[in-house]
Amino acid sequence: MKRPVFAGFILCGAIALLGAAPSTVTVHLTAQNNSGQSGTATLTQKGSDVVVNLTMNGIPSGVAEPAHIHPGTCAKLNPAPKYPLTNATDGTTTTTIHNVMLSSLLGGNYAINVHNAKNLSIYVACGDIK
Ligand SMILES: [Cu+2]
Repeated sequence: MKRPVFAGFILCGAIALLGAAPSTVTVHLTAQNNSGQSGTATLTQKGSDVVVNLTMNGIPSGVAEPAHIHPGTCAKLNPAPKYPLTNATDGTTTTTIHNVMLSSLLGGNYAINVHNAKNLSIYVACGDIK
C-alpha cells in the first residue's frame, strides 16, 4: 500500500511545476549566410538561473563557434552580446546563466546566435527567444 502514496508525491510535484510560468522554452536556430548549420536551444529556469542546452548540427568536427544571447531579433540583432554561451560545437553544449529569469528573456526581445569561428561578424545561425 506504499505505492499510491508515492505516486501522490510525484503528482503533487508535477502540479507544482506546472503551476509556475513556463519553465522551459525551445528556440529553433535556423542557418544564416549559407552556413548549413542549424540547431535547437532549450532554456530552462532552475531556481534563479537559466540553463541553456544548445544542440547544433552541421558544425565541422573540432570547430568551436562563439554563441551568445543578444538583445534584438535575428532580423535586427544588437551586435553587443547580453549573455555569452558556451562555444557551440557539433552536438550539445550547456551554459548556466546566473540570476536571470526566463520570463525576462521572452517576448521577442532577445535572440540566440552563433558566429563563424574565424570571422565573428559572420552569423551562422540564429533563433528568436519567444
Ligand atoms: Cu553573438
